[in-house]
Amino acid sequence: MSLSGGGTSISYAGVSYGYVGWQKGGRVRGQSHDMVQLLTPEGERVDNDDFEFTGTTDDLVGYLRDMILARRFDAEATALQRHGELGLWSPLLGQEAAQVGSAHAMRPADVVFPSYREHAVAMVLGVPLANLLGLFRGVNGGDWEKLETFKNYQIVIGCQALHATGYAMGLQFDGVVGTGTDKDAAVIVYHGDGASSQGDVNEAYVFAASYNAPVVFFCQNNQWAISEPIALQSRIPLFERARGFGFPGVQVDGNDVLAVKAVTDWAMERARAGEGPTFIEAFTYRMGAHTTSDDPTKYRASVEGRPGGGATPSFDSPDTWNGKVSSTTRGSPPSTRRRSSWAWTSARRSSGWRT
Ligand SMILES: Cc1ncc(C[n+]2csc(CCOP(=O)(O)OP(=O)(O)O)c2C)c(N)n1
Ligand SMILES: [Mg+2]
Repeated sequence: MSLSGGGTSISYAGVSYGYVGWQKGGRVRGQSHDMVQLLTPEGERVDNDDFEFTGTTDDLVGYLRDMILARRFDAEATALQRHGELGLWSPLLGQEAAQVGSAHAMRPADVVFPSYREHAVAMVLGVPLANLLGLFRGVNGGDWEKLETFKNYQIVIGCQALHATGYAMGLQFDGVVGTGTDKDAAVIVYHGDGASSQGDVNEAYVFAASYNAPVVFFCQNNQWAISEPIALQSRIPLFERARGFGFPGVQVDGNDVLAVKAVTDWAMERARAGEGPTFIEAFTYRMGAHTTSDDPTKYRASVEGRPGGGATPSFDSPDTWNGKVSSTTRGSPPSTRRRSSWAWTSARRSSGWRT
């Protein structure tokens, strides 16, 4: 482990947990703005005009520990599924920093509404990991300890956004928002890039804005919704959609645990203070399969950065925002992979391929 004082290199056994380097200088290729970063690709601390990390060295060690533990647990759960002990597993590989950083922004009165991949958030908030395994083994229904803080996993994509928004509205009715005291509480809901296309999620955005609900929409943009690349989901960066709903959107490097912590702190504090919802797009990458039932080699060219195999996916930026599809799209040789998403979609349709 190296975790030096002035510059912070968050890495362990040659694996970087602080940064995955497809961004160049804090910028997703094809985007005209910088995402929020507090770490360079080399793991050195950098300043940001709007956000700063205010924690201690002990905090840094704790985040690194959490990310390592989460990755280890995830590998173990994946192996258990392969041994037939679990029916299914949804790996979090690659999303440790987004989850650990945001989870550490929670206070005891806050409430988390997860999707189905938030194992590191659960771990940080004290849900026994055996409870998570029990759900995927089919011996519990997600009725785990800490349920008052960390709600059940949801497989129905995006439905938890409505649950969370309704719960946040309830906090307002209970008078625990914007009092300026320790009893102030807020809600965070985790959903994916693909979920942002769901009607439920968009309804939640509208209700949250209309009622100024104390809810943070934490979107882990891991660039894939099973086999659908982000380029098919949105013509603009996801965070820019928030403005259309009437609340702030921020894009943060989801592989930068310090930036994620700082941005989530800010958004949760806004919510607790009664200043309304925020959308956070944590730009990251799903390094593994969607679930243990999925074979990503069927729809993207290669999968790198598995544990022990090096830290950084060498995928190109998906060129998402200028209308191109990732160079990692389905099965085509490198020289022909870059097509317009429309052309790609229609080619796929005509081949009769289904998700
Ligand atoms: C309502 C609904 N439609 C479809 C599915 C099938 N499904 C499961 S996961 C998934 C993709 C979700 O992608 P994303 O929101 O990006 O989350 P990620 O898996 O990448 O974390 C889909 C379509 C589902 N579970 N529920
Ligand atoms: Mg996704």
